Amino acid sequence: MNRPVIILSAEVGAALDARRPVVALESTIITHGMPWPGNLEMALSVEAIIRDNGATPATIAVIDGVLHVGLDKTLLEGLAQAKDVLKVSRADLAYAMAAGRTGATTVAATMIAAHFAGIGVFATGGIGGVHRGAEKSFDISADLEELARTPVIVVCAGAKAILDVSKTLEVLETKGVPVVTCGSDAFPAFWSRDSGLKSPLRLDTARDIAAFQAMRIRLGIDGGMLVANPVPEANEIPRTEMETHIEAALQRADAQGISGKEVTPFLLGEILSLTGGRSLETNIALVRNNARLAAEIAVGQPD
Ligand code: PSU
Ligand code: MN
Repeated sequence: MNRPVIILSAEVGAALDARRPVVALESTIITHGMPWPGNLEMALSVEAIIRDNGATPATIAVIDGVLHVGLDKTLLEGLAQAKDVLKVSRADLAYAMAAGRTGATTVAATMIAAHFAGIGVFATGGIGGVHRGAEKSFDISADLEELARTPVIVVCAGAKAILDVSKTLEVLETKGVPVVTCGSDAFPAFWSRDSGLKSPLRLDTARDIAAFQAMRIRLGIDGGMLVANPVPEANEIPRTEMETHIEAALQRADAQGISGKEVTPFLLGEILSLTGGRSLETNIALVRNNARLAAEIAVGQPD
């Protein structure tokens, strides 16, 4: 096997060499989280926002067995339309690479790749977490374990209410993962600004968030940090409205016996059709908002 293991795009390679700020982006959101062509539009606009805010975007995916950190427009477009893309997390990242497959990275796998490449900040939409009914299904995303072990700051819009948000926060606390909401006392719930739960920690600026992570590193405290950035008010869908759709989506997942890694993509797809596409607009708005904050954090990181 003489494929390279990792390819940095020219733009990302140059930024890392010059120690300029870089923000990692995941690809499962592109292949399994949003439909074509909105997914490509989202991916390109998010990259543009990161550049506009003084950092270099690095979208991460496995393409034909090679771990790419930074995708050019052709690769991004190909991935956004590709069929049969694996969803790869910690368990299957190396599997996809060894088998020469194409795989989109989840939050967990993107953190591994970002850290491997020397990138400390990552923007996404929502993280995986503890699913509702996890006491029976044991369905807890590998994203939580990754946050506990890999020193990358993950900027998200909170956890979707398709999850059990309260149990998700409990597991993060147990694993010693700081959860910081930017500019609010309430922990956000993705489409909604308030999950009804208090955020464990609050900071109000990107600089303060960067300083917090720098202090953890100085103390030798392992692992990542979860930064929650509430969706802008203008794009919010209230929690009560989302709850009806979530219940319907969960019932369908149950009736169809959906399990394992299919659960999250299935629920996201159901909610998209139940909201008549409105959830997608909110989803795109919040990822853009997270990209901006992540770029500011990367720019504010001390050397
Ligand atoms: N939650 C979202 N949107 C997403 C995902 C989660 O609101 O696109 C994706 C992310 O890539 C996340 C993955 O890492 O789903 C979690 O999947 P699982 O629950 O199977 O670990
Ligand atoms: Mn799962």
